[in-house]
Amino acid sequence: MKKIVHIDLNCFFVQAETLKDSSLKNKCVAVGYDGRRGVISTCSYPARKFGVHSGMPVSEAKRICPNLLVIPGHYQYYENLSRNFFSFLKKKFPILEQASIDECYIDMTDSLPTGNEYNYLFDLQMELYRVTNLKCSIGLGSNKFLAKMGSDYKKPLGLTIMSQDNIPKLLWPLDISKMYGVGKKTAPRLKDLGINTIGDLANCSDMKVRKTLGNLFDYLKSEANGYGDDVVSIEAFDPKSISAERTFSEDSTSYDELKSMIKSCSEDVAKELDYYQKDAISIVIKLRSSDFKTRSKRMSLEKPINGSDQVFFNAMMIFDKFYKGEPIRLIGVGVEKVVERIASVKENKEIKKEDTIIQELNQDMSFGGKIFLAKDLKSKK
Ligand code: TTP
Ligand code: MG
Ligand code: MG
Repeated sequence: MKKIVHIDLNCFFVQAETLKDSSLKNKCVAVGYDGRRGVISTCSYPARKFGVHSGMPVSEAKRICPNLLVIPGHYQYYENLSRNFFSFLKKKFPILEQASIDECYIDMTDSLPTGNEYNYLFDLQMELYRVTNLKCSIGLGSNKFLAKMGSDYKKPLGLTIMSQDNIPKLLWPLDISKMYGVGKKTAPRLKDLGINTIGDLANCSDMKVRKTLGNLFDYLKSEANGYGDDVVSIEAFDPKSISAERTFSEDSTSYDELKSMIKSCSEDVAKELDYYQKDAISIVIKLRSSDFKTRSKRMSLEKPINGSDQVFFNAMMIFDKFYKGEPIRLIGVGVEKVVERIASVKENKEIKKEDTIIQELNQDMSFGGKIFLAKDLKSKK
């Protein structure tokens, strides 16, 4: 039997907004367009207690929850958080299928220690929170359906094992509308036929129910009994650009401080390039000044690059030309026109070796990034 894990971020868009503004904590908050015909993308758990939910018109949500704070969404920001979260997970667990912006399935058959699954996943949940600042719920089961139902069982920071033994106790009492795969329109039709819980469906042989569900009947009934698809497909996520940015707690004009942030961003970017086995042929520096004006400058490279030293070196070339000494609030480094890495295995080994030596040398100096490969310097001229 496989060990499939489903991980889903808790009230993701609201959690993301709360990271930026901690005054939203524990309040009735929703993300959505607060205008005519605006709908709720998601809402905090306190708001859910009033009946607010995703897809609800904002006007109705405000009527049933008068204190509701409706804030506009920042999708680029959510995508960045999501990307960080899943690339961290992917490095630990390569058999990962991202199912949406905030959830994934992982095949942990070979990594979850038998008998110690709960503690292992609990530690992972804490580690994810420590590293990414994001809270998630986790479910474990022998297939995707059970894993998904497990992560939905308790929120926030839930951890539920939907083992075969647990099915009658945990899964069957749930309202049929909670069953993944039963839509908003189907649930009331099933209830009209006396199918109120998942357990009712699991034990149903009523011809009327079979007729109502059509082809889905056998499939959903077997899922309700704990059987289902257990294949996690590793999607080929193909980034077109990769970037990293840092915000200063106080605006900075210190060259050394800015340089050190560029170095740290370059390291993040290079790690992702390595992870996806890509090279970059264009590099960009982004600067946001204290008046919130954002400028970026890009440079095409003569040959594809990778590795933190090369990213840092080129980023500094642009920065030195571009920066005029203004106070900086946010700084970012990105690579664009990302292409498949073409270096042969042999070349790759050489690059790694050289990179390691440079890193060691730079670590001995007060501030890194002062030494570069001569061939790289030549190619920039
Ligand atoms: P979900 O994981 O379905 O919901 P959630 O993370 O907000 O809450 P939960 O803790 O119950 O998992 O969706 C992830 C994000 O996708 C959600 O934060 C906002 C967005 N979304 C929409 O924009 N519209 C929708 O109808 C839904 C369901 C989600
Ligand atoms: Mg979620
Ligand atoms: Mg989700």
